[in-house]
Amino acid sequence: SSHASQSYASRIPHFTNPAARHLLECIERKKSNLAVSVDVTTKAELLAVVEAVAEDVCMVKTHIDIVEDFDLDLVERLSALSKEKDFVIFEDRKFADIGNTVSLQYSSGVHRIASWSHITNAHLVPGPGIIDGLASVGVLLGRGLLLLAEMSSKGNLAGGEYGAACVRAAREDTTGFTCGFIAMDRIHERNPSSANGDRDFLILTPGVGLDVTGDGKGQQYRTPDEVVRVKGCDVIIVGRGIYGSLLTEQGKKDPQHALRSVKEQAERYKQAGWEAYQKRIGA
Ligand code: S5P
Repeated sequence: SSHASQSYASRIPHFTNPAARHLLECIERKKSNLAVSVDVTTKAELLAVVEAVAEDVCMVKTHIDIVEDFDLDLVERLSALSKEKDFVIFEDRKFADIGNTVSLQYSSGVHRIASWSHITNAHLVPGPGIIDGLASVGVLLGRGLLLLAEMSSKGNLAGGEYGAACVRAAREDTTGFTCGFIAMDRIHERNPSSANGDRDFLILTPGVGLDVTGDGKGQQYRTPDEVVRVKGCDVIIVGRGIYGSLLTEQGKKDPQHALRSVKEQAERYKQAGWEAYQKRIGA
């Protein structure tokens, strides 16, 4: 039976993973299934966008390697905001190497991702050893992993049997470290199995926009209603649809004005995502 018809709150007990539980609790407390993807290249801009959207989101997603002036003070401030404003941090690292290498990339280097990011993600291209490598670092810290079972971009190669293999690998991860997928629908429910077939997973979905259908570079957008109500996804990930005003000529000239628009867009997507969820569960 589908977990999609159940409330976020009622699904919390089905998860053993602490980061997944934390996310579901945040969603329920804030009545927000909105994750904002903050793909900006300076520390000041990143923190300004996070502050503008913090109240309206359950999650902030980062690409920490695009920040030109990265330092550990940035992640300390991000972590403080995550506690104060009640959101989960997701570093969208898309690990894609052998287990030993990813365990080092996750724990070490300049970014020390495992030390501050509640949730991260990985491609399954290298095989299930990638999960073991990341789990060897993340489990003790209470972190969670999402597998990229599907992608939003045109012509991506993650279709068909690849997604089914991601679902199998997640079900076979008995540590519970793998707690969900990046996917375009409830992919695990389309791929039933006898072993751990009923286990609930989170579906986080990028490629969400209310105003445009693409970005001219392969991205494809669907609306929150399509993603959450029709397809049953749990969290909408929105980037440029929310912070886009900062990228325009006008936005660069008047960042304060642009940040007000960022906040307005976050409110708009939060509302759209929550309405779609309420319709889905028949509330
Ligand atoms: O399939 C994917 C997976 C991810 S995580 N498609 C995506 O777009 N993403 C990420 O979501 C992408 O890296 C970017 O950070 C965000 C989408 O940003 P937007 O500006 O197009 O909303």
